[in-house]
Amino acid sequence: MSDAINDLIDNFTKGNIRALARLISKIENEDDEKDEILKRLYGKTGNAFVLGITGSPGAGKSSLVDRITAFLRKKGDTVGIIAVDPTSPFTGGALLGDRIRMQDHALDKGVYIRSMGTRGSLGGLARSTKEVVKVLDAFGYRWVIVETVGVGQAELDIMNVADTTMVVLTPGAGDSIQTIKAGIMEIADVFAVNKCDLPGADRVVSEISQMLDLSKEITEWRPPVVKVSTLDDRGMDELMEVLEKHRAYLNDSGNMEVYRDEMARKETLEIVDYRWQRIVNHQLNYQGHVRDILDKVTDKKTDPFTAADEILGYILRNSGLLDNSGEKV
Ligand SMILES: Nc1nc2c(ncn2[C@@H]2O[C@H](COP(=O)(O)OP(=O)(O)OP(=O)(O)O)[C@@H](O)[C@H]2O)c(=O)[nH]1
Ligand SMILES: [Mg+2]
Repeated sequence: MSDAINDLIDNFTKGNIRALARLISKIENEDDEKDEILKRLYGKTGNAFVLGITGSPGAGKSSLVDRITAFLRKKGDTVGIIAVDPTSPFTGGALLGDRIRMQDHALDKGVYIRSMGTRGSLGGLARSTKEVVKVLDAFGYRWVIVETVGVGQAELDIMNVADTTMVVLTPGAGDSIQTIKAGIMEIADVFAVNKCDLPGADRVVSEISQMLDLSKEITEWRPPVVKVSTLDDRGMDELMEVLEKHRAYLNDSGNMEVYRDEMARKETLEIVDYRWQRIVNHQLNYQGHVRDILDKVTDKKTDPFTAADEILGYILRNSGLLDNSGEKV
């Protein structure tokens, strides 16, 4: 590891916010030393409670993050916030809108806000979001809140990092639960019906309850539905109570441990997957042989399955995992 990274990690460990910001940038930019950084930080992770917030565009997610943060700060808890916008190539500081909405916390040292957009694939964004959650966790934030628009599968995958997932609905037109993206209802641990200052909130609450009654999956935790308004903090005390209850449920039932073990296994396999892809891409870029095999497919000299066998065999032989006869060494 380079001296520069060593210094950064030292400063990070001392609680230096600029070191935190620079390490996050290195993760986002897929720096060569990214894996080394994450290795060094891993031992410090596992203490933060991760809250995921998702819902339609404009449902009031950022406003809720702001209010929840205010409530947590009153208790003295520190909060790291990641606002994920899969539609934006913009990364770095906070998005302008979020900056305005979360202005109250801008000077608060106990709060750190970071926006992430996508410059590559959505899958890449999901991965780097998980990694940044780890960094904020390692820095020592008690809570890490991840906000993302729930419009597609990749965005829902981002919510996999959360211990508690909150889905935000509103009484607004077109936001009735039938029109909500399939999959989003299933991932909710808590429903917040925001903008309850507007008419129609009760109808949304009863639609969600009906859906929960019909839900085939019977678990010990029935997602509570809380009406809130970020305009006057109506329902906020109840929402905070429900979040604490879900955390207590996860701990007491042992589900937290089961869930985090599952995450750790999944994460490891994802790294294997990702590294494997890098190996194949490297072969594609620098080694003629893999390209030659691909040419055989396009020339119709072989089929893609046989070609894939050949490519795998070639890479494994090159790595020394197989000898030339294809036997394991
Ligand atoms: N009436 C009413 N408006 C609200 C409430 N909460 C938020 N809003 C308004 O709804 C709009 C969207 O709020 P945001 O917090 O930016 O919503 P968001 O879900 O983060 O939006 P995106 O990140 O763009 O998807 C803003 O104009 C808010 O002022 C509420 O409780 N009642
Ligand atoms: Mg927002």
